[in-house]
Amino acid sequence: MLASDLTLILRIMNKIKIIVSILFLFCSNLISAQTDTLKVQTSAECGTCKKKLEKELVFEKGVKSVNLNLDTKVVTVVYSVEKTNADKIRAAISKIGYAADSIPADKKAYDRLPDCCKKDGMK
Ligand SMILES: [Cu+2]
Repeated sequence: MLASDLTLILRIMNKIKIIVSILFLFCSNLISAQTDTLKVQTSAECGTCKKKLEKELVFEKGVKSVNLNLDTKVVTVVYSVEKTNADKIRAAISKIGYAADSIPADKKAYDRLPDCCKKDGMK
C-alpha cells in the first residue's frame, strides 16, 4: 500500500519536473527573442554605401537585420534588446564611416570611404 503510494507520488513529481522544464525553456526563449526596431538617418549616398553599411552593421553584436533605404537614407535595424541598444548601433554606423542621426561619421572611417560616398558625412 505504502509502496504504491510512493510510486504514484514519484510519478507525479516526474511529470511536474517535465512541465517545469518545458515552461522554463519556453520563457527563456521568449526573453532572448526580444527584439526592437530602430530607424537611423544616415549620410549614405549610393549603392556602395548601402552594400557596405548593410554588410558591416549586420556583424555588430546583437544586430539581427539591416536594411538601408537609399531614397530616404534611413537605415532600419532590428536588434536584440538584451545584447545592444540604439546608442551602440549609432556608434557602430559612425565607425563604418557614416553619420547616424546627430552623431557625425568617424573621421578615419569616413576618410577611407570611396570618393562617391563622401558627401555630407562630416556635417
Ligand atoms: Cu556610397
